[in-house]
Amino acid sequence: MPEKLTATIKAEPFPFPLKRDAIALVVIDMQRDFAEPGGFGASLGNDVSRITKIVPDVKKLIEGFRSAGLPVIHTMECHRPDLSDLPPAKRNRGNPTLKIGDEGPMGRVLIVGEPGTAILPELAPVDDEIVIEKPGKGAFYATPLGDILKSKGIEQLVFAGVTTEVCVQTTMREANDRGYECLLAEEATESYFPEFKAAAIAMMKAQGAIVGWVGSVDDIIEGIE
Ligand code: C5J
Repeated sequence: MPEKLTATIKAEPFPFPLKRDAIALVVIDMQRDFAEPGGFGASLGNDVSRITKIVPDVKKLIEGFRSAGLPVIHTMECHRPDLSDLPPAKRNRGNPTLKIGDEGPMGRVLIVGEPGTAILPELAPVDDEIVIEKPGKGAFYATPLGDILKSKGIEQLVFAGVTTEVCVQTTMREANDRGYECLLAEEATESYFPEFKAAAIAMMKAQGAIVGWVGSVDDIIEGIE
């Protein structure tokens, strides 16, 4: 097997060993339903302004990958209109004012094709960028993500998006267990709860990067350029 290691990216708990030809960005669930008033996140009682604040950093990271000619993959948490991929245990959880599938101000909550389910326009996929529609919190569960990464020869994943301790952390753990080296972009991820973001980051990079590395947007962009 040819050795793909080309450089390192400044990161914690130690430099990330970059394989420049085998890395992709995964942007998790930067959807209107999690970021805008009237959406699912807000209906659960969350302060969604925390999510919109990271949009410029996420955009910067996406543009860094695009100009480096590296793959950008987007995910969307969403369900089929007939709710056949939505377990009752998920639909009934949390006592939101709007349940998944209900009609809300931005269409049916977290249903494929509805306006609120869309990725924020500033971060919208371009050209042939891959969009993974996922019914779970992790992006590997019940999706073609694993096969797509294999077909592209991807071995390393940089993560951005929301929320740090739910869909981002779940996907990073799924990826880590599948053998991917994972690097989280710190300013390009957010939680509705600052203490949960801090705790998630601390547990990912603990014990010698047991789940993965954490780095800054600027250092990641500098590394891949
Ligand atoms: C949640 C997500 N928090 N994308 N989804 O329900 O983290």
